[in-house]
Amino acid sequence: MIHQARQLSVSALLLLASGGLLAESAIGIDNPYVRAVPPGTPNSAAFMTINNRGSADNALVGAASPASKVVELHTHVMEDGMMKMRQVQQIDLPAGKAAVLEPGGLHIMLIGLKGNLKPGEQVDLTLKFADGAEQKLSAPVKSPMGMKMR
Ligand SMILES: [Cu+2]
Repeated sequence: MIHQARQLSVSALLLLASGGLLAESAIGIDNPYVRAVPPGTPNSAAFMTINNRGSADNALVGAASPASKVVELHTHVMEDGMMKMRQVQQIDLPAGKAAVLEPGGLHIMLIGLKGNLKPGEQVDLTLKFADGAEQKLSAPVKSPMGMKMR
């Protein structure tokens, strides 16, 4: 179920993008942050609330960041009584709804960090959406106070 056809429309969307036909995104990002991690930690994650203020369904289909070698979309699932991370191909953004990316749930996984992530630093992220739009943002690094360390 996770491996849905996702590449089908990519070339068509790229054509649209190169033609400058893309409309302004109706996507809003609230409270983005990246979890601070101790030096030497290989991975971290980004969290935020993504609002789809438009009238059409959309989805987050990918993300990129210069902070890590690989960026994946993840969720947590309960398996054998334990919470485990799973890669997902997209995070649905129904029209008029918000998707909450938070610890213990959906997140943008930063795999293979290229440097330390200290509180106060900023991490650049590029979010890619099913409608072909991309949104760049800068998320502050925050320490996991009040969050469970895993
Ligand atoms: Cu993850």
